[in-house]
Amino acid sequence: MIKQDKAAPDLWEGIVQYPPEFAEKYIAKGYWKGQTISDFFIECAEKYSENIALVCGERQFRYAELQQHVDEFAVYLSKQGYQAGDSVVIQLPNIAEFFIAYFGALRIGMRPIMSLPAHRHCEVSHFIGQTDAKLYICADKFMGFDYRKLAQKCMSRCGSLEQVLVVGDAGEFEAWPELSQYQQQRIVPPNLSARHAAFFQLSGGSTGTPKLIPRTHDDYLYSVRASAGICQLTQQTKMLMVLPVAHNFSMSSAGSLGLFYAGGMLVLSQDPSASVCFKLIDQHNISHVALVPALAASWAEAVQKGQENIFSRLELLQVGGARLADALARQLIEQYNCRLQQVFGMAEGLVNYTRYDDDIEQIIATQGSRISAADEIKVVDDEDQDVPRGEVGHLLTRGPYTIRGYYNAPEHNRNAFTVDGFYRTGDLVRINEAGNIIVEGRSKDQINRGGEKIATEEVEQVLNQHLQVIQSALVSMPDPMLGEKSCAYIQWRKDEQDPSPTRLMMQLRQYVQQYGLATYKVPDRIEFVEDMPYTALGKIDKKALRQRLMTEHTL
Ligand code: AMP
Ligand code: DBH
Repeated sequence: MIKQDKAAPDLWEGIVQYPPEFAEKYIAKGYWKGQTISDFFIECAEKYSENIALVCGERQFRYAELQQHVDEFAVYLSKQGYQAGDSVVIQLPNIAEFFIAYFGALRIGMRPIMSLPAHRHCEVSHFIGQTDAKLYICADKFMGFDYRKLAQKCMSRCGSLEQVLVVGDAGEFEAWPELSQYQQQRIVPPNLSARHAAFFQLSGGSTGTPKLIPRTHDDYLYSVRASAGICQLTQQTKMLMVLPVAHNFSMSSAGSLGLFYAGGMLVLSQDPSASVCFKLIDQHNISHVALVPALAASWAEAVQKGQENIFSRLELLQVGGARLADALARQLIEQYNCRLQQVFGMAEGLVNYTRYDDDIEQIIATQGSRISAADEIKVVDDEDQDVPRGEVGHLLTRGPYTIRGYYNAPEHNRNAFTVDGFYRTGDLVRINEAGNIIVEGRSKDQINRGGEKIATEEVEQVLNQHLQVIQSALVSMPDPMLGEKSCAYIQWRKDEQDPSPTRLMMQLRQYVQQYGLATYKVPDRIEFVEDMPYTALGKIDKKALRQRLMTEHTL
């Protein structure tokens, strides 16, 4: 039984709700079905009970088995005293426990925060602080990093954190429970509305601190069901999960949830390299894979170098998260006979896909079209006025699965949303004659490093805390593999004891790393300057810095 001695958290606190007239419309249209994600998974598990849901290394789980573990884990959580509305940060690599933790937490109405393995204590402690999370679930080690050390830091800094649960060698913390001991027990499911926030996705963001994205059961499941339909997933689908499982793309476009909805099989890979994944594709007869462009490029290179052309075996290769170069798209389709789909989405909501029956040239050169006729899309100028069709402008959107506000961030929301509730995506797009979106650039101060988003301000704030940094500016630089990398321009307070610039650069990178920012946020390159260029308004002129990078260096 759930202990009732603590005051139940207010489930609407910090959430910007959909206005009633929109909610009514989305319900009337059948988009929002009033089902919780937990009930959704139970329904999938009952319908496809004997199908294999998950393959994780040597382990396999049928739908019924996975649901059984989810139930057992839910019993464990409720016995620990957690209740509906409590938050839990889940930071796991691509392993089965991710799904047991995620669905188990949802079963008792806990709200998971979808941290990525690359996050470090700055991000994780921020997520805990923002949501007063009581529980943090992590692996012992992954890719050489020890998450128990991160957990120690969070424990000492975050007052709300009560428990750390470790998959693997728990050290001083609690180990992932032996689930079979809870086999005969059941929880009393809380009475939840599908209109409540089910969990928090994360925004790449463009300001200092990463923002939390509250996704409701109703809105998320609509995007999942519709995506599974667009991607034509079936019980025969065998999907290889290469990108981090917790990412919005991996979960919902159509992702693991879309796959479970269809009754297919998910194979998890902890290593995205061609050498590992090609074997898995062969071994499990994989039909569907989703990649970021950087990975698609590295797999294409592996094929170029003589590995088997796995692209032609796939029923669908999805590429998204960052702009796919037309040339690579063409190569995949024309040279490797790949059935390609471009995916342009965001954890805040809106997702666009090229469709199976789109003209090849549309698939090569566009990022597709919206999921839903109810996705409202505007392309506007700096004054929020519509630009003529076909011209580039800022993309604004509102719809049945796009949030109306970040969690607990009223000030930020005033800029990130229009007064009538459109989300300012920060993307510069145009819409072509076929009605497809082409991402031409962005207006937000963000770097897209192979699909991993860096809010420049967040890194600058860390750099600026260094005693010898007068000011800093992080800008993007083109990179053949990742699309973009980051370069920090630093106005440096010189000291006689300064080592050589190369050493100094290493030390500063280490400084950012030790500060506890996610690995991908550590500047790839550092340039020391006497002064910064400024705009007419007196802001650091990042455009000029980017140009300087291009002219002074052959990148
Ligand atoms: P986030 O808001 O952190 O979930 O990141 C979403 C952002 O990733 C979008 O607003 C775009 O800037 C970028 N993005 C995602 N998919 C694509 C794509 N296919 N092409 C270009 N940019 C993309
Ligand atoms: O980049 C993203 O955030 C993204 C890309 C493709 C996304 O959230 C999605 C599809 O759902």
